Amino acid sequence: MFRRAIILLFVAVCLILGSVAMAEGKIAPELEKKIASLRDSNEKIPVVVLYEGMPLFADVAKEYRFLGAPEVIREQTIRVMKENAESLHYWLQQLCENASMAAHVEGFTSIWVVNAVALKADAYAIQAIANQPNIEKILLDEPVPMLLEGDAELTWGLQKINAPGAWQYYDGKGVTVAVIDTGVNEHTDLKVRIVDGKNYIDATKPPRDDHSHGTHCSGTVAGDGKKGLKTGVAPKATIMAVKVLSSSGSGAWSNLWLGIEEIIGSKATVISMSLGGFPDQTTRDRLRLACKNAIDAGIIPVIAAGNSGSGASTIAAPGDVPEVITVGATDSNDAIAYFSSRGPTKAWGTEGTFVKPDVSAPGVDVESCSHNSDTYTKMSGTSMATPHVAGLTALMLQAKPELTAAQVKQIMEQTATDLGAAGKDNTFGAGRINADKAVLAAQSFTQVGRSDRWETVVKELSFPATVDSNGNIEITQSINNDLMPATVTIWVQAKETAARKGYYHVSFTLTGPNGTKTGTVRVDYDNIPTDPNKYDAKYGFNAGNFELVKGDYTGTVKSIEPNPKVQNMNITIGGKATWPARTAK
Ligand SMILES: [Ca+2]
Repeated sequence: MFRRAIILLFVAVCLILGSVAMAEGKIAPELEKKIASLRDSNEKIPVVVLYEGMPLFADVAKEYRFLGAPEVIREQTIRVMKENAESLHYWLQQLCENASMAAHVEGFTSIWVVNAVALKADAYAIQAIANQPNIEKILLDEPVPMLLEGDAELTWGLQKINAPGAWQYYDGKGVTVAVIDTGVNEHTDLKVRIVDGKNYIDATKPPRDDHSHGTHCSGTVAGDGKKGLKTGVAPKATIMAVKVLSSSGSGAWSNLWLGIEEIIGSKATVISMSLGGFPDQTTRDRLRLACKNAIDAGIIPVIAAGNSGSGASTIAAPGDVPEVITVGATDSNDAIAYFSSRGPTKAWGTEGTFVKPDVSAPGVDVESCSHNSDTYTKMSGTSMATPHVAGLTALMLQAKPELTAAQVKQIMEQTATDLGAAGKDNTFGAGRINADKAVLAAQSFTQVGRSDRWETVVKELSFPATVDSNGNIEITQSINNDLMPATVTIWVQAKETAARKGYYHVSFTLTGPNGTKTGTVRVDYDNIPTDPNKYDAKYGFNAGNFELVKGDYTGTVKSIEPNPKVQNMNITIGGKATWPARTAK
């Protein structure tokens, strides 16, 4: 017994020594400060645990392009990214569920979109988590403020951007805009067009608005004026309500990430995000990852620049993400709002800084839907400018559904009214948006669309083979399919001209992770098909379609009858395998 105790003690000392080294620098300074300031060391603090590695949606989606329809690829990609994250986060989950940790941790949410876990933990548990492998950083899960500013005046915004001009052609019908905010209330101008996302403040309740900000922003996206005042840029668009901000107007980064995740799996194609803050670089990187993953999943994030102007470099995150559409606020005279955050962004590593905002929109004294009655109220902020741009994005997507985030941004910038210094600048961006011009430009936009990014995958083949003195051929070859599973078309050709005589009538077997396939092929050089689907001068004969999954295969090819025209030769069988392209919609 005594001996066992000593061993245990020793082991424990080792673990502590080991853990100090491992945990070094993993706890963010703000979190260290917060821990040090606690009066009760058992108090649990909301934290996000960032894992090493920032998986990109686009990389995973590429593996599944054979699935064809974009929505099927998206579904599969979400599933795979979720599973990967959950298995990576599994050991931490086990640790948190351990009985000895019960008093120290609370909740466990794996967030695939940024490869992170959100939970509440006390000082002891935070230290224990920092000792886990593959963890990059543990951050304080700080509140994200909304970007609302003061109040007072009239509904001049829709006129200014000439929304009525755009309505001659488009009204946003069929497009869903997710509003990540304080929730959305059922104002008569919105009511039948609200779909409920989740409420991350109180999961037991629908995402209704207990503040006013979310309903006001939604009214600017899609209010149809039933109660007397037209407020929405896209008056027939659907609003997806995602509540991540509380009645006091703040929320946690982890909730924002979970909201983005939820939207990626939904019908929404636009995000209107009137919130932001000034987190550390690690969080900035993850915010960018979340935005990029959303964009690659076909979603266009429109984000407020922030209300920290008029100083330079005051763009809030995630409005400072280069790939998103960032919105500054103008008044009814097309002057910049004093509060509108100015560019450039803080540096993004070696990429340097970026000019922001991208465009401006009405954001001073904007009238829109009240949250607690069927009336209208005025608010100011880049928060109010953002839903004008999100609404315009909905109109543009109705005109041309395949537009990417980069293309929508390009069109908006090209059709904006340039203000301030000539060209795109760090105050107005490219200028104040023009809805009528933007939808017409979107409609006639003919550049390569999203669906054209998927090309047929071709792998060239080359196998050594021997033709014996009787004209029989035999090959055994290991093949690895390191690409995605698919129906793969294989073409074969004798590389040597001297071996292109007579016919090779062979049987084949292909054994791999999905069983054994057998068949016969006749490669007949005396009767070369003229049909290009059957014979290609470079790659030879179409040998048929093969169902391949990922993994190792062994293939054998054997003569059924000898080829008397080719004997006693070492040859090379070449050709190609083609994976199907994604069908363009
Ligand atoms: Ca300008």
